[in-house]
Amino acid sequence: MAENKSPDPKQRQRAEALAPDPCGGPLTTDQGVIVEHTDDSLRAGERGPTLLEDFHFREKITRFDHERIPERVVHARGAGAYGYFEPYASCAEFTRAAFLQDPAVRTPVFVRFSTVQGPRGSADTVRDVRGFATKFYTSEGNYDLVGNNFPVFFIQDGIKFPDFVHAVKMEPHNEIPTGASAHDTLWDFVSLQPETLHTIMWLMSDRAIPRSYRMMQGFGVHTFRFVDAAGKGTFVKFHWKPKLGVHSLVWDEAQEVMGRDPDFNRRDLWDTIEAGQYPEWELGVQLVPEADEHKFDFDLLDATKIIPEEQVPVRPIGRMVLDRNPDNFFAETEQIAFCTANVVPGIDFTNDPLLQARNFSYLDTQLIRLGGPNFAHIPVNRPVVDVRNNQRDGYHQEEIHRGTNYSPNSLGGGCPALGSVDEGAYRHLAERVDGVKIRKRSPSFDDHYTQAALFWHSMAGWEKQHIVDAFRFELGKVGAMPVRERTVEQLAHVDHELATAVAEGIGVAAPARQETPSPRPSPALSFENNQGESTIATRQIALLATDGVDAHQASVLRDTLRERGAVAEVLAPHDGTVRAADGSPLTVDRALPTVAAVLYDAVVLTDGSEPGEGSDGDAARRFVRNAYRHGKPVAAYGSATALLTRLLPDGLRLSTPDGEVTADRGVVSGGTADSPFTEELVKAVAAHRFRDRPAPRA
Ligand code: HDD
Repeated sequence: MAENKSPDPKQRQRAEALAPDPCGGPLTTDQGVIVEHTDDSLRAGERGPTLLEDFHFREKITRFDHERIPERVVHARGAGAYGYFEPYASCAEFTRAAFLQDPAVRTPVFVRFSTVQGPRGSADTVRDVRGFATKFYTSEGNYDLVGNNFPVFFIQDGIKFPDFVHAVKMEPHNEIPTGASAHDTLWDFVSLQPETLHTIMWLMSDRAIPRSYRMMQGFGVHTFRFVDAAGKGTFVKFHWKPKLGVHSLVWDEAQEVMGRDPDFNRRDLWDTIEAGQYPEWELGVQLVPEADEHKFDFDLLDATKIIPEEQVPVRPIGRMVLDRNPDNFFAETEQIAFCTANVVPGIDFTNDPLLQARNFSYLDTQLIRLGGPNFAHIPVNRPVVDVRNNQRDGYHQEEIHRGTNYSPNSLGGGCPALGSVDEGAYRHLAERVDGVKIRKRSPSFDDHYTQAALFWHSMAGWEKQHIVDAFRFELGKVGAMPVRERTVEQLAHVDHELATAVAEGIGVAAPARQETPSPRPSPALSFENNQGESTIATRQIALLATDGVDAHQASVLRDTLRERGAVAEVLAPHDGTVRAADGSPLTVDRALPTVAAVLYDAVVLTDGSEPGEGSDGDAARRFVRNAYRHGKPVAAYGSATALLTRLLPDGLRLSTPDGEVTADRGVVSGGTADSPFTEELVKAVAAHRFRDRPAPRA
């Protein structure tokens, strides 16, 4: 098997765990006994009762009955992939972590992306935080960076986590809503717990509806520590930056996608990896010397705060590529077990009370979720280095230990012996800690408004509008008026304009003007400054065609876009082929009724195509209007330009004498699908969205 020879140690190890080739022999029971018949149970006579001695029947049903395990209490729905990480240069100056030393060494990884609120079967494009958890299979053991696509969290102390999660999850009496935060209990909690506000601003922004997992930033959230070979610590915040930039859906679109393709983000990750278009992120770090711990106007230990990038720049240290889908969702993506306490020498914790709680919670939750303490034996969780210790037994023990099982021992030759730091042993940073036992937060955690305001003031106009719309949507679904009112009062401490705009939409009196913070904006927070590389690779482009299409031009355009890495598909009222005016056939990739504009990034009306008056024509016209409404590039060439002109707002009339190309706010039209037209289309698709368009016609 190819994986056996892979240079990737995780893939080599994984190959050994693959089940035997199903075509390598006949069907067997779990005991290896060959089965000759699996469609009828053993019974007393053709019409008689099933016999208890039918061990094959009993085993088959029993195994089926036990197929499910508890889903994750949060982050239940996810998708994952394997890949590798490689540093750009040695980070020895800050950390002794082996996987951050040598650019020639690739460390295997598995990454799982997830939503938080919904159960395993919920839709992908809900308004929610996304998990971004990475397991590095390093030469010094597993390191887990269990982050999110927001750099901040809702609460400051892990002891509030059960309260927060109970509030955001489906309500206990009726288990509604699935995959949504727009309900009374969450907003009740938010309105009473102002430390949530900064993260709530992120949740109401388009960051909470990513276009793709491949287009999300990731953050370690907490301040961690790097520790160098001499034992010196440096505070560090981790950032993943996607090569494709940060891009999102719009809320109206996200809601439609939930119905059209609930697996939208999962499918996108899977399909692009299968197509060899491997997603890539850069790992960056913000480093703060220990001596500067108190130089900020917030506490580095407070997970509701960012360090603005303008204050401490993000320094790129390496890149991660995901290049292999798992073979089995359950075995790998479902059974992977992350834990913030899985660290390697050179990476250490801080006293962030949220992090401290997490270090307890993850191991604990795996015990119930994966049925006992031996879950590290599951192939996806196994480190690529040997594990030697005196931990023994328990459910699902997969290893046959030999020798003694205690330390110190003489009968086992004193093995396993202890390692030294020089040999790579983990040693905790010798941080001095003094204090009285006390249930109290430091006053340095008290300011809940400045960074919420920082986020707000860093947004472009359209981003602010989307935030206001999101608040209005969410609070508009809250039944309890006092909860709406209290939330608006909280927002009034962030920004008066924001609070007033929200109040107006939800039938609440405008709040009294409060003194609000006016921090210097952080441009790095805006989508506008996170566009990534200009490419159309992996973008989904729909070419709408009907009988009468100029097949030659359409297929040249499709092929050109594909050569540039886009997923260009011909959509027509039916599958099979459409017939060109000259009788030649054009292959249809998908029938229009099976798809929708929300599943594509751009749409092109092809020359010669003429969507009729009936339902097929309606579907095509709706397709174009929706793409336009959601800010996507829309294009037409040749005779189709007239149709596009009819569908667009008056302010965007197109005139395209042969040869000329017009392109305005993502609307591209030309006389033919020649290269100037294609180049304008490519530019528009690479720009993703056009937010400042005139409203479409009704
Ligand atoms: Fe958590 C899962 C991220 C706070 C307790 N968390 C989980 C996952 C991610 C995060 C990405 C899914 C991992 C996977 O794909 O298997 N969690 C975060 C971040 C947090 C955070 C970025 C704040 C900075 N979490 C947090 C707190 C607690 C937990 C404060 C408890 C005190 N999280 C859990 C958990 C989960 C989990 C209950 C559920 C399933 C699992 O761990 O394996 O232990």
